[in-house]
Amino acid sequence: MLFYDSPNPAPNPRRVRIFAAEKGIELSSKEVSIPKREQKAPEYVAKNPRGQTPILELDDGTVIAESVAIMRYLEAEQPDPPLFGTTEREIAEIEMWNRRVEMILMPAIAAVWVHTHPFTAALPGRNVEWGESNRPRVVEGMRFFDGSLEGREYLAGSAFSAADILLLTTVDFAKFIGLEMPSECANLLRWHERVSARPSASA
Ligand SMILES: N[C@@H](CCC(=O)N[C@@H](CS)C(=O)NCC(=O)O)C(=O)O
Repeated sequence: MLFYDSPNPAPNPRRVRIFAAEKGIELSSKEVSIPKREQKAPEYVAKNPRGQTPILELDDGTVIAESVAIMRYLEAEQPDPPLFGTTEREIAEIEMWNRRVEMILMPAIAAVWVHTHPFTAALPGRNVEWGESNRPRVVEGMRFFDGSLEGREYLAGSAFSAADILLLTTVDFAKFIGLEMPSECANLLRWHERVSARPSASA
């Protein structure tokens, strides 16, 4: 199988790299350069019509897009250590936090990135006003996660999980585009230090 990857700061491929590192899985990978727009090349779009990275191409030619779907494939292939939970409660809680990262924080950060950042200035359909209006939503989102991390080691409880990977890659990408974690978000900052110290975080 072949993993189509893009280097940092792209957050979605990084999710999969961290996930694989946590499981000790070595993925054969091929780099897709976003600055060179290789994700929009016809041969890549034939594999993923969304024209985005990452994808995982299986040996039978099946293409799995969407970072969380790839993570789930790897979890099913190699269940240990479990990163999507094993009990009904863990599975549901990790899913809940994954969805909250993707629905609360990611869209606001993506709006600032796509509509205001100099690196995306050439994209069609930019709306700077809309991008700017999302900055407070990012802060609000980070405060929500800060409050949620009160008294807990990891986002979904006492064990490191896929939810931590989603939040880590999201706040690191936010930082890359100038959206720092607010200094008063002590729980979030402590959590960030903890998960960033894991060897997988360098992926
Ligand atoms: N929901 C998708 C998002 C994929 C995505 O937005 N990928 C970014 C890289 S982090 C990308 O390919 N951006 C270039 C583009 O959209 O043209 C996932 O989780 O994999």
